[in-house]
Amino acid sequence: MKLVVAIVQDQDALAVLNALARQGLRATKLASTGGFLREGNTTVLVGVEEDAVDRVLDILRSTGSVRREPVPPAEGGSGEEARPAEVLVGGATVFVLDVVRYAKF
Ligand code: 2BA
Repeated sequence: MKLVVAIVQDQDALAVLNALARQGLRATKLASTGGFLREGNTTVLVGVEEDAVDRVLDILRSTGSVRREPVPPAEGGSGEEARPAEVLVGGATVFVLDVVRYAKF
């Protein structure tokens, strides 16, 4: 079994969850915050058998939008010179992890 951890933009989260549900895939949505922009994003956890991982990746690939986002000033001001004025955010940042054990009681 695999655990797909996907970080998506809040505005894409509903479409991702709907597409997963349509394919009978179970998911958990977590509210998260990006470490760089310090803005809200959504982390989606999807536990699936190995043969379904590509279906999950296809959904994430097709539902994520990319947008340009201004970078706010750094708290404390340090490293300000190195920060870009804006960055591209989205569609999905994805990690696929091996699940050592899965149980549901
Ligand atoms: P944030 O950390 O808020 O990053 C937002 C966007 O800022 C990133 O978009 C990237 O374009 C840019 N960025 C991030 N760190 C940067 C840096 N040190 N220097 C210059 N630009 C930087 P995405 O790559 O699409 O990432 C979207 C969100 O996915 C991230 O929000 C973070 O929450 C998560 N993420 C991305 N890569 C990750 C990783 N390796 N580990 C954990 N979370 C990650």
